[in-house]
Amino acid sequence: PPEVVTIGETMAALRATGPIRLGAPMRLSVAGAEANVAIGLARLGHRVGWVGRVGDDEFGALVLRTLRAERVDISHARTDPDGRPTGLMAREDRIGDLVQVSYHRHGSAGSALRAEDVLPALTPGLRLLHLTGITPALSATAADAVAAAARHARALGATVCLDVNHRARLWNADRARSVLLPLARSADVLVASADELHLVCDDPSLPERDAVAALLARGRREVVITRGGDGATVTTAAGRVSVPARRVPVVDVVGAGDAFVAGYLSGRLDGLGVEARLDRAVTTGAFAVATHGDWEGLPSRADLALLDRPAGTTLR
Ligand code: KDG
Repeated sequence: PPEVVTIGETMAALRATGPIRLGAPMRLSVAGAEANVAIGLARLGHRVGWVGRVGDDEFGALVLRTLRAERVDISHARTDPDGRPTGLMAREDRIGDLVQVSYHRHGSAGSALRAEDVLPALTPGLRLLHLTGITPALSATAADAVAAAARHARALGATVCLDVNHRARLWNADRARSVLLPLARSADVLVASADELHLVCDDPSLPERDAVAALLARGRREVVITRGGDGATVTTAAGRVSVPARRVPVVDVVGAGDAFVAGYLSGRLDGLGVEARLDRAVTTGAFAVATHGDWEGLPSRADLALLDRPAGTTLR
């Protein structure tokens, strides 16, 4: 069975190279923060499972085929029994690197996720459960499923990681806070950008350092603050470690956070110290931003060393 399980909605993803309303050409792939992390971990050689629902349709078949091809365990993925469709996400590249996303996931198969779908996937031997703040935004049953999974994983002795991943198009900050605050209490590893901290901190007005200290005082073991192109900071009981991002030509920043998390969790599973985990995390994040797609460019273990080669290297 997998050593890591992640739960969420994986959608069909349409990427348009211009305005959709003008009929811009589109490329079809799949996307979903948790699936991106699962693929990132699988490419690094970890045994990882994804749990969620897809529709009984061609997009659902694409999602499952993609995950299977990436060696993500889908034995607990479900096809929605009530005819709900696979969710869809469309992104348009507008001016420069500005990206606009629209969701077509209301009433989707993924949003009908329930606790009964996920609990059987969490079995003894599980080391890590990875959750994001996107799944509980999808529906009340999905929020219950995530909360139940966190409790169950803890009871099994697994580490629970929560990436806040606030999606303002899915819910407003007040609703997000009312669900994410209790969920964050059951996470050992909390990942957030600095501007998401107020969603998971009892006192939303605290400045970053105090908010992180309060989260650690209340039982979080690691708080990871991501800063995009400025790198990341991890705070544990032992102190605070920051790393800069790796400098690469930026072609697509969507999925970079998930790639970062995959690298960080991979290092954690390998028993690396905080600095080495962060080093792997900024490396996987750099692969994501330097390549098109949410997950397509993520590295294998052998690829990790490629970024240390001098610029312009041709490997032959
Ligand atoms: O983190 C990248 C995600 O934003 C993308 O894959 C889609 O999960 C997604 C979402 O809900 O935005």
